[in-house]
Amino acid sequence: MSQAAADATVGPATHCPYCALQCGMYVSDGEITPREDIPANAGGLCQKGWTAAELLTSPERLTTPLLHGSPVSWDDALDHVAGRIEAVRAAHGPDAVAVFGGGGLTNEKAYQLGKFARVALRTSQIDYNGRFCMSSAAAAVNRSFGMDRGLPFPITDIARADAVLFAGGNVAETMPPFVRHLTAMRSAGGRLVVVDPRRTPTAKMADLHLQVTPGTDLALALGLLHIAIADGHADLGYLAARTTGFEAVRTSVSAWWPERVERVTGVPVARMREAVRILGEAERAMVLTGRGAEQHAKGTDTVTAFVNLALTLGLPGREGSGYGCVTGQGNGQGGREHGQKADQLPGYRRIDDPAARAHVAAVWGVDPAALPGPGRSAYELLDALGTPDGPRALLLFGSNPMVSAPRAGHVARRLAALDLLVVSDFVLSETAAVADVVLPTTQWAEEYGTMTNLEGRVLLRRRAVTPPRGARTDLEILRGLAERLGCGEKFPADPRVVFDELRRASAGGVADYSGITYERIAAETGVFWPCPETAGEPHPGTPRPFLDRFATPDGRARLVPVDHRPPAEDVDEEFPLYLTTGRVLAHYQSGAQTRRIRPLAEASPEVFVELHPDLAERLGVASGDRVLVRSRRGAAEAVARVDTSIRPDTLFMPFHWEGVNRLTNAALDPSSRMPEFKVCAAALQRCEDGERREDGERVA
Ligand SMILES: Nc1nc2c(c(=O)[nH]1)N[C@H]1C(S)=C(S)[C@@H](COP(=O)(O)OP(=O)(O)OC[C@H]3O[C@@H](n4cnc5c(=O)[nH]c(N)nc54)[C@H](O)[C@@H]3O)O[C@H]1N2
Ligand SMILES: Nc1nc2c(c(=O)[nH]1)N[C@H]1C(S)=C(S)[C@@H](COP(=O)(O)OP(=O)(O)OC[C@H]3O[C@@H](n4cnc5c(=O)[nH]c(N)nc54)[C@H](O)[C@@H]3O)O[C@H]1N2
Ligand code: SF4
Ligand SMILES: [Mo]
Repeated sequence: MSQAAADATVGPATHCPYCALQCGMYVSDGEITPREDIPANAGGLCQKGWTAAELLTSPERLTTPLLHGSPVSWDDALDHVAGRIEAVRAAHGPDAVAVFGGGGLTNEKAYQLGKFARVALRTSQIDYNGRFCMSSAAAAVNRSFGMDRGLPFPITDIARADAVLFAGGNVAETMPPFVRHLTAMRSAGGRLVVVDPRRTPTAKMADLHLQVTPGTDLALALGLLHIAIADGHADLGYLAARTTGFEAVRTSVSAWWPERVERVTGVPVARMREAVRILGEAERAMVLTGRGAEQHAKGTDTVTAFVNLALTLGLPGREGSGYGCVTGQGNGQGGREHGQKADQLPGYRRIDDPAARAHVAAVWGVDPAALPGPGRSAYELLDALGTPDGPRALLLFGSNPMVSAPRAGHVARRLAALDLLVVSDFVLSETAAVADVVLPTTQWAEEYGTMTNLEGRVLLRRRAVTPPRGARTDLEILRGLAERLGCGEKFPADPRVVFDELRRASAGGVADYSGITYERIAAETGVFWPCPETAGEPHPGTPRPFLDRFATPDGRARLVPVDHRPPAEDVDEEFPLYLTTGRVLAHYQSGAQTRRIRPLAEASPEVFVELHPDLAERLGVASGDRVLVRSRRGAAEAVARVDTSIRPDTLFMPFHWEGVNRLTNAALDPSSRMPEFKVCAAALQRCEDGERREDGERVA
């Protein structure tokens, strides 16, 4: 290997294992220090990043394959899995074997997993946890802009804006170094508007907080647009030159007059007017959404309504302005581009498009007719497991659905009904604990590969430490299985070889990576896609894809009329409270990683439910009390945390511990198939069997 090639794959300069900010960090001698050269974090890290190395050497680390809970050799484990796959397939056909991936996997892994499903298993049944994440925003911007790049601008553009409206994101806890971009914007005189049912740390930094009722952002966005048009903020020149559909949208919001919107959302008219004034008077403005606005059975339409607002104000495709979805998982952006989604092939191609199938089949060396069609979406896949028509075997890479899937009690029963559950993980997650076979894999700093951050910037994770004996990379695992299924030669385990194939497979697609190389990423601290390969001068990459035209056939953005409707499950006498869910600073996702890191477990030791003092008084509950939260689907215990920052009609629970998702509603968005994580009806009562202690620990 040449020195440049080695530098691109091995060395201390890498990226955080967790969220989509993909903060640059050095890992050296077990110590983590932030990198200054990566603009997203520029020297900052959050507590999770600082402590990430602890799991590399944790005693909870898996290094031996497990078969029904007992250690076995790699050969025995892989032989068993391949044998069971063959048997299930022989008895029930290829769709009886399913694959579930994750938005934390590198681009190389996500690509190889999609190819493994379609080529080695010949199954249509593959989807991933990104469905639970930003899929509603993806569906909305695909419809409006013809392309789904979370932020279609560098994150540093935020500092140059005069106003930002952020609906349903709490970056002060979910991406702390993101805050520096908002702070820089505000220090330069910019204003921040935050939409959240809770006065979060992010809402506290805002100039204006719109404390919506959960599940009503769509009405709010329609109301803001109504006011914006009435107050003369519509940018008619921009609308005429760069968009289609404004007239229909103008008509569709005419009935959403401010007082009606106040009744639905609980946001006072004066505050809505103030928000519109802040946005409308700004020279450069941005509308951003997070999971709070997106994780609803109407998430796609909600994001569409915010996009309509941004388009009416003339923001998208103008430097320093725009609409953006703040993507969540480490490779949440890249994970949705390379084919682990049920309806997708690499390069963000559609699996039902004949030209896309022909292109990708040629790269894979298979007959296009042999590629399966679209499969089930994530929740529908989990819901079908072990049913007469559903998959009987599941291979799972990079997700912990026992904790993170909606209606998790039901999902647990579906997983138990499988003939074969195989989990690749580096810790015994709640899902690995119920698997037939657990395959111990390497962690972020022990392997290399590319990640695409929330800006669409392709970054390089380098191998900074030597993996422990016994662990194999996911690519090695896939190769081992493919060899046993008779197609090992199609599944190289070297990430660089896989990336070169990914480049060819993506060439000409929406997410074109063909001009990106490891060396370029290393030299330029990331390259923005699309970046096609060129014969002459290298393509510079595309930090702001919509400056000249949108990615629609006519180059114009589409305004799409949408209408509000209530949550799939509204409150009633039996379940009188809205339950919403989300995150805390110290834990990541299902908590499989962060609950095993001592300083993080100590900072946030257990699940809590946040409720308003007025509600607490009515229910006879005090901070620290052990309470039971119930919904139509199940019950979960938690410690009460009484706080004025939440609406009196709403409960908030973080989902980092098992149990919370036994409550949530699996109602799905009709186009994105996103579950309604952010609102369901619930009831709360004190646990009579638990005595309260000052620190909230249970005594009984
Ligand atoms: N600490 C930490 N950071 C993370 C993660 C983590 O697990 N922990 N996960 C990463 C991932 S994958 C993701 S997707 C991102 C998510 O990042 P965020 O979107 O910032 O996270 P959430 O806490 O899920 O939701 C944000 C806010 O939505 C609010 N909310 C709830 N219901 C509604 C509603 O109906 N309307 C509105 N407007 N707001 C509502 C909640 O009160 C919450 O404050 O974070 C990433 N970063
Ligand atoms: N109630 C509620 N539920 C939610 C949400 C919510 O806001 N509310 N948010 C949803 C969202 S946005 C998301 S993204 C999901 C996330 O939820 P999950 O899909 O469960 O994600 P993680 O907890 O990150 O699970 C990743 C698992 O894979 C392992 N892992 C990490 N990296 C790798 C790797 O490279 N290879 C392999 N083989 N394994 C790896 C980890 O150890 C962990 O066990 O949760 C969703 N669930
Ligand atoms: S903000 Fe995200 S990427 Fe940055 S250190 Fe924290 S978890 Fe890691
Ligand atoms: Mo996410």
